[in-house]
Amino acid sequence: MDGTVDRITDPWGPRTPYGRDGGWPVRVDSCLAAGVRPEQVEEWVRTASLLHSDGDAMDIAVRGGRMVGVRGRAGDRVNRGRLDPKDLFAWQANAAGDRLTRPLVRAGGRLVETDWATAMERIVSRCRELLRDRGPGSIGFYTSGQLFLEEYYTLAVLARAGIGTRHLDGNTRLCTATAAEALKESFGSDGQPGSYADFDHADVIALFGHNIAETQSVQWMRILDRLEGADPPRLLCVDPRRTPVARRAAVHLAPRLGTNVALLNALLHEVVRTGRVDPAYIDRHTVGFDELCRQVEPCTPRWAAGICGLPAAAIEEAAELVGTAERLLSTVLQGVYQSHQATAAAVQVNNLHLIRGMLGRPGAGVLQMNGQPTAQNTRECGADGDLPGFRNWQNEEHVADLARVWNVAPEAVPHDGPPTHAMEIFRLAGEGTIGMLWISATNPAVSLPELARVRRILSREGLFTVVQDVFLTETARFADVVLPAATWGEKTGTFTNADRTVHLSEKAVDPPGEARPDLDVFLDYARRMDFRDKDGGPLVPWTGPEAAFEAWKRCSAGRPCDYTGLSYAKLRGPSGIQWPCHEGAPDGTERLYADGAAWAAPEDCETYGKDLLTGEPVGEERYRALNPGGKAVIKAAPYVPPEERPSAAYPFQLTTGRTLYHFHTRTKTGRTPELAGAAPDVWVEVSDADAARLGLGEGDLVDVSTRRGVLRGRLRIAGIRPGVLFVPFHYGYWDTPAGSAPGPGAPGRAANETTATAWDPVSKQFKTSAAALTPVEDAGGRRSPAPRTAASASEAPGGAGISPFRNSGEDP
Ligand SMILES: Nc1nc2c(c(=O)[nH]1)N[C@H]1C(S)=C(S)[C@@H](COP(=O)(O)OP(=O)(O)OC[C@H]3O[C@@H](n4cnc5c(=O)[nH]c(N)nc54)[C@H](O)[C@@H]3O)O[C@H]1N2
Ligand SMILES: Nc1nc2c(c(=O)[nH]1)N[C@H]1C(S)=C(S)[C@@H](COP(=O)(O)OP(=O)(O)OC[C@H]3O[C@@H](n4cnc5c(=O)[nH]c(N)nc54)[C@H](O)[C@@H]3O)O[C@H]1N2
Ligand SMILES: [Mo]
Repeated sequence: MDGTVDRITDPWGPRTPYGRDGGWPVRVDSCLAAGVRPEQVEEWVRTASLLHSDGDAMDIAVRGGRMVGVRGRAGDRVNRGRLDPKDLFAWQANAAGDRLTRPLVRAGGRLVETDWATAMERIVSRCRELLRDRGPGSIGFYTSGQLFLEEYYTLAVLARAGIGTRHLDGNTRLCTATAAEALKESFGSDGQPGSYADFDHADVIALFGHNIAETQSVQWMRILDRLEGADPPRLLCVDPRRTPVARRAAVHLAPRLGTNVALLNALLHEVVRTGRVDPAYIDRHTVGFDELCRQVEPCTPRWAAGICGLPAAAIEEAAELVGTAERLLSTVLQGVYQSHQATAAAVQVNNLHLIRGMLGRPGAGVLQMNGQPTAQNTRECGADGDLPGFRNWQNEEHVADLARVWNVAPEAVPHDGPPTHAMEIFRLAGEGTIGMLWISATNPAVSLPELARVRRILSREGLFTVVQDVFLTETARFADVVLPAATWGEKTGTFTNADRTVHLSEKAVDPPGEARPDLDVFLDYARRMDFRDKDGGPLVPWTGPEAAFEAWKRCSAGRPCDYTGLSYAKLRGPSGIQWPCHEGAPDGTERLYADGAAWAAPEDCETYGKDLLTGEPVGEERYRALNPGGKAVIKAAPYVPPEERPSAAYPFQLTTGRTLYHFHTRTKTGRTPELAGAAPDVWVEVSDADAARLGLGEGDLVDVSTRRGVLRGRLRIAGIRPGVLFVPFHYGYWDTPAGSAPGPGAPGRAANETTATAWDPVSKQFKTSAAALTPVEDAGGRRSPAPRTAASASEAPGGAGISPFRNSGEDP
């Protein structure tokens, strides 16, 4: 690769400082294949990044019908030309030698190549049989946060109105279901209130369980540029690890895992106690403030200090920071979402903004972040646990309206209960209720918790599994039919990032072999199944991406995610555009809720809400009584300790997450030499205090075991709260010598061998377990494969790092 800067050792690249309220300067990052000069590029094809939720706009360089590089787009509002290391290098994986190029079907226990017609007919005949014998509830779909809007919408129509099943959800369930749930609870509907432009204006930025430096690294470049400019923001970082965010924070709180609600309640307590609230805003735009005051009244910093394992003074300092901010921007991600009290915690961040009136103004906003590049589209198109267009399944008028759009009878849209969530879909597949499971663009045999259980389910006799992927993944190996997909750069469609910015991604090169766009696969299936509307016309009449987009626009009309003002032609302009975009807002909408919640009225809202403790639906009647005027809802919640707490046998708290250099199960980044080389294998992060206590050193081989299973990796002594372990979850088995998971009882390397199938009652997400750490005899003396940059940087005793955890309070 070319490059004047080594973006593996310097992932964020050079600074372009700017002052508060200034415009973020342009910096165009690019990477071309070795030997290719810019003037040799024949065509630059428009797209955006598909390796995180930032939506970084870029162009693919094409020469001789092949991808030869990428370049950031200077005019885009999201990145102003910048790209992160994954964006710069991972396009090479499209050309990996082991792409799936032909459909596979199981014959005599083995997967063998076949043609599309044979593979599709196998699926169709199994569907027909199941529909006839067992009804629509025997068919389930598990999709992704990485397909395109057009693909999700098509899948939602065919699964909900074609098959008539409630069992359709995305891996967004493991990802940012909590973002959606928290926004629905507070504002009545999904839809990101804030904008990335708020980074330019905020004086305090609070990051809750969000390692933005590694997971949305282009927005971290933006924060770094502001930190170097005039009137820099002050950062609050809440993370048990000393992430790059923590290193630059004015206040870093490293709480015990799973205690976010206690901490947030203490912050709210302090804000209320010190009178740093906006009474006019509360009065005009919210309900529920009195109840919140009652709830947080006993939650003093001293009280939270004991629970979170933090000094009370540090909590007070954090409260001072968020309480005195003139323009507060908060971001929330997996350290909050993947937790037993995920939604309750995320909602308390919304509450902080509601009671301080910090919404809808430049710099004052909440970003309940997404993780996957197209998670927003899974949600809005109804390919997850909601109806398309953020319609309310409990509202007969919303269902009738959707039925009108699809030209079907309202009864044809299943709404006799909530759409089935992914964890439940897997449970039903395991117990036999679901007889066919169609998995698209996700790799649950590595990414779901408790992998031994997942493998048991996927290999159950009688479960017919379809896997639609780019590679023969760990999951595809369990399939009855494998469908080879075209991916990013090989197909056309749109997707929407975490701040509602819609980008068009166009086909740059042909897919390998017979691989097909996911949209074509779904359309082919709908045709073969002969799904009809109520007048006998085809249920899915469109035949390509642009027509699918036009159909979706009609479905989104008049809803919060209104796309009617967008078109492919408009999206070929200089920048992506934020929804809602319609006649009244032809250039899109920067921020939501400048004038209070707009979609919370009982007639409009996407949900009537759930009980934050039990997940029980609130119901229409109670919602009407609580919020007749459709204001934002301040919803209080008490702290509840995590179920699995450390014990003598499992003394550590284990958490899992990401590194800068890999994306999820590494199907693309693991096939990219620069990225694979930067982080080749799994590691285990431990504090220097724990390592010293156990007599362990950097690079030692260790087993991490929980009640579910064991993983083995090398130790990295890192900046992490004592008592806590961190393991990246990227490492499955496709590139191990055996190529497959270990036998029962043997140690694996996937983090999810050890995690638990427990979930937040509202959003159904997971993260923490209790774990033991034991050394394993080996030749020794090897180094940890953990990167030396970012959160995983070494803090071995005697090293340069200083432990911030000395003042983290005593564990009782
Ligand atoms: N490089 C890279 N970027 C990505 C991805 C990727 O795989 N690689 N994936 C994308 C996706 S899908 C997602 S969802 C996002 C995720 O983005 P992030 O949420 O930023 O990433 P994670 O590493 O999962 O978790 C963030 C932090 O949560 C902390 N944490 C763990 N437990 C707790 C807790 O109890 N409380 C608090 N406050 N913090 C805790 C961890 O120490 C960790 O540093 O990243 C997106 N971007
Ligand atoms: N322990 C632990 N587990 C976690 C997490 C964690 O933090 N800790 N995070 C969770 C989160 S937030 C997420 S988002 C999930 C991610 O988990 P997964 O979604 O399972 O991980 P990916 O590797 O992104 O899987 C995407 C699959 O889609 C394929 N693919 C890529 N492009 C295309 C395409 O265009 N078409 C098709 N058909 N296939 C395509 C890829 O090859 C890959 O196999 O993991 C979750 N699991
Ligand atoms: Mo995610």
